[in-house]
Amino acid sequence: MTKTIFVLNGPNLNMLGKREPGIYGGKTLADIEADCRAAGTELGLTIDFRQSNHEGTLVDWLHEAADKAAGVAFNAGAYTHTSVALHDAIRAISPIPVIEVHISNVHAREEFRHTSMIAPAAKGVICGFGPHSYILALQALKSITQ
Ligand code: CA2
Repeated sequence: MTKTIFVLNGPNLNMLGKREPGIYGGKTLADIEADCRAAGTELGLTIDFRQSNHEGTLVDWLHEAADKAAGVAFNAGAYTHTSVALHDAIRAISPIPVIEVHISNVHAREEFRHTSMIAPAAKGVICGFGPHSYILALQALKSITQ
C-alpha cells in the first residue's frame, strides 16, 4: 500500500499565478498540485492536496493527518510567522513528520518573514526553490517515513 502525504496550503496561496508573479512565479496552485501528483506517482506516494485561508481548518487538517497520513508538507503562508495554534497542532500529531515549505526564500525578504512559529515544531524547513520546494519536501518525506 502506498503512503499518503498531506500537502497543506495556507492563506492566499489560492492567489498564486494571478498576482505578484515576480515573487512567487507564474504557476497557479493547481499547477503545483499537478506537479506534486506527478512526483507522488514517481515516488510511490498518494498525495492529498488542500488549501484553506482559515487557521482553524488547517489545525483540523493537521489533526486528520495523524490518522490518515505518513507525513505532511506544509506551506502555512503568513500563518507561519504568527500562529501558536499551528505550532501546537504540529506538536500534537508527533511523531508524524511535518516539513515546512515555502516557495520564496523568506530569509531574503522582510524582517517579519524571518521568524517562523512552526519551524521549531517541524521536522525540517525547505524554502526558496520556487514551486520545486514542494517536490523537495515530498522527496524528503519519502526518505524519512517508513
Ligand atoms: O514563500 C512562501 O511560500 C510563503 O509561504 C508565501 C506566503 C507568505 O506570506 C510567506 O511569508 C511565504 C504568501 C502566500 C501567497 O500570497 C500571495 C499574495 C499575493 C498574490 C499571490 C500570492
